[in-house]
Amino acid sequence: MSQPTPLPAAPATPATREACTGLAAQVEHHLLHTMATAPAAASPIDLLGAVSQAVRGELSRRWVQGDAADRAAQARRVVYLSMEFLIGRSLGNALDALGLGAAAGNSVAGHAHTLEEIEGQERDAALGNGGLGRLAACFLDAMATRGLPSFGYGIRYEFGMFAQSIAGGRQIEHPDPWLEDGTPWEFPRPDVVHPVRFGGWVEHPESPDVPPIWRHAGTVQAKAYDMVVPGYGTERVSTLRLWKAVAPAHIDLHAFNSGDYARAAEFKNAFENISWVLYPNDSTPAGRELRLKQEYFFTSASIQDVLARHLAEHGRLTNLADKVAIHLNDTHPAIGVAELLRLLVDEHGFAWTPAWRITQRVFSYTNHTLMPEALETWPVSLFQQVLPRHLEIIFRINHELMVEAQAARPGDLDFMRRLSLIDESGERRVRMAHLAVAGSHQVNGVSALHSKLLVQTIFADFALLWPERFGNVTNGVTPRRWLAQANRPLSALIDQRIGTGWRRDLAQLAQLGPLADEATFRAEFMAAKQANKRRLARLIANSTGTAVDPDSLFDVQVKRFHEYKRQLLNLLHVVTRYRAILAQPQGPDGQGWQPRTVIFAGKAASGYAMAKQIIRLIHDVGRVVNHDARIGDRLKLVFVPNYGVSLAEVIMPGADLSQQISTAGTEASGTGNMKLALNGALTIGTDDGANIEIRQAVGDDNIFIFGRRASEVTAIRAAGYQPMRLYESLPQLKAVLDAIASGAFSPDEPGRYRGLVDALLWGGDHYLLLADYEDYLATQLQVDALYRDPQAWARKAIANVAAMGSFSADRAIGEYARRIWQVAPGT
Ligand code: 26W
Repeated sequence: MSQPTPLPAAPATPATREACTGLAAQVEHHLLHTMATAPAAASPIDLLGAVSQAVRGELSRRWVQGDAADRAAQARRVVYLSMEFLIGRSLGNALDALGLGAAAGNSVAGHAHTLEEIEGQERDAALGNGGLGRLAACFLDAMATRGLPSFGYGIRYEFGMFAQSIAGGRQIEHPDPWLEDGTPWEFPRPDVVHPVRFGGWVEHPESPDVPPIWRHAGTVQAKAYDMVVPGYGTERVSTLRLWKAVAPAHIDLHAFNSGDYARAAEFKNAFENISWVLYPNDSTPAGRELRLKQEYFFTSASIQDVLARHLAEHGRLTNLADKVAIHLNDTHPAIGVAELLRLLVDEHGFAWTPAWRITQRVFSYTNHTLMPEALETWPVSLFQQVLPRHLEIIFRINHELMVEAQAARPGDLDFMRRLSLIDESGERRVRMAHLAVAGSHQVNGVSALHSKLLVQTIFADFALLWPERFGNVTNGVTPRRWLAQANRPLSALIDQRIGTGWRRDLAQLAQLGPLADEATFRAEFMAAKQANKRRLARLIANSTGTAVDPDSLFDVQVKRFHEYKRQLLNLLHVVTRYRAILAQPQGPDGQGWQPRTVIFAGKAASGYAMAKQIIRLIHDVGRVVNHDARIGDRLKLVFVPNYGVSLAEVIMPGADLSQQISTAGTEASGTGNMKLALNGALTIGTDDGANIEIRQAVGDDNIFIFGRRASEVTAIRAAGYQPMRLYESLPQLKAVLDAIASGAFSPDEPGRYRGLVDALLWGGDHYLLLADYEDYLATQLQVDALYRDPQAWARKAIANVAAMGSFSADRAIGEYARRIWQVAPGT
């Protein structure tokens, strides 16, 4: 990872005293004129609306100003295409960026409310599944803060990530109608509309000079809705443009004239369902026609928008690659490669070769997962039906790729087969990752290990062909949301000691390092942690009904539920500990047991049966452990429902221990690991993803790394891993698995978890839980021992915060800007 470059000092913003006093007046104005409420009787919802409107006004001004400046400068722009943006709430972030937090606090205090209460009324914009979507949101924040002329493009889903509740220990999914009551954060742009076409066939005119004609079967309109992304300490903003699918106007007209409203509504729905709902799946591709349509819909609209803006500014497309960098956030928008080619060749008169050269110069691509089952492929037959012209283009790209492969390794048919954009091993399928690699000038993974594994595994053949194309940009998170806003107690302490500049230059946190030696600082640091733990304990009590002790060690694993993330390994430790407390109440070494609260949160994809079983087992174990009087306060196990951005903002600051325990080689990077360490949690983790770089940054003494490394995992599997042997040789493990399998935690249905245990013992334990179990337990005992020495713990927690400078999204975006997009940040 290259060194972070400090950002230029924050320029003065118009958040002057004048603007601050102005805010209160504006809030009163909006209560009366926008919310239509008597200010004296304003409810928290009214206040949320009025404060948001006041902020919206200032954001509009900044947007207009920045847009005009970029047009005048004919700036080179970054376009970030992402199927997901997991934004969360906007008000607190905007107030901080505008420097209006204090003014807003005063203003709502005048109505006998606190700002925290008002901000808490806002719904999360949950237009994403997990890591990839949240990364996109952090990156937009960083692009705005670094002043990059930039656009995020995505889908304005009517329904975001499902809400999760728990009934009888089981996950229940509920729709998320986040737009139901409107949102103050979007700016509809009724004049920005692009047609997106589907289906039909392709005609090939006789003359080679006339491009093919796509006789499409249907058109849907993409309507733009903008969200303004404020930069911190700068007047620059970024734009998030989200597309809504709308049936073409003639459909409405037809319904009106024919009077057959039901049929017309059906027809209309067939178009508009494209932007209805986020696919809540981040483990296996849905493989559905609607998903492919969503991908093409937003990608096509976005690229048309880019071309329209470019033409308005430059009058020609030949210099497109000099002025635009388009980034593919995973393969979901990879169809953009074929779409840009189609637009250039079929609609703008380009010959193939120059069009292809432009395309490759414009696109870059980030891969976010190595898991083979998560890689997107589409049946050729479906492509033929939905995007016939694009399929032809893909075949042509593939033809040229095959020629290049032949030249590189004459006669090596396996090489060609492996590289091909078309998987011919069964039903022919289009490999979207291969399309993304072929169409991009740069491809990156999201941590050093992940990027290395990419070129050794799924992209090994491409790396032979084009070694210079592959690189790494380790992920980062925005310090504004994840420290400044989420953790006010710690932020205030840091401000007091090193000033406020870390918000824009996270490397400044290194100045906290020496303060670990200062007893007062340690005490203040741990007092901040304690305040955050009390807040988290209140949230746990309210959402689960379980009282937890804020003096216990808060042990946290929060993330999507996946077998590779090994929440089940965590749970095996909990059950082991439960049994050990009963067997040896005086503690493993006679010094008693360090009280612990184990906290889980996360959603399982609706069709992922095993992940759902694990959620249920957590609840079943929790019911037993939490009600066992013999255990008392020494162990509590809770599952906080409905994990999302806003919940994370309360959980991260309250954690002592961060569990990052994926099988080595499976977690591409992780970003929760960064957020937790930034908030002073110590990591217990495997040698995986960005854990490795966190370890390098904080030092081996300030992190608990355990388990098999990625190379060992491969070797163990290759040698024929036998989990049964471990079961037979480790009595504790055997007892724990037997207890679970025989219904000790599910007496009403003793066989409930038989299948889950069988998958470990007989199903091959693909993620090597059993292989890492012993080391994990031993490491957990080291955690206990350290926690019993509060001064030593505090030193290490402080060392973690101090070392997190390079895990800022600003550093990551700086690297993308320089190495991949070739745009100068801050210009
Ligand atoms: C089509 C099904 C599907 C949908 C989404 C497959 C895979 C995905 C995402 C790529 C999954 C994802 O969110 N990956 C996570 O990306 C984060 C940001 O880079 C990383 O920190 C996580 O390690 C990675 O799992």
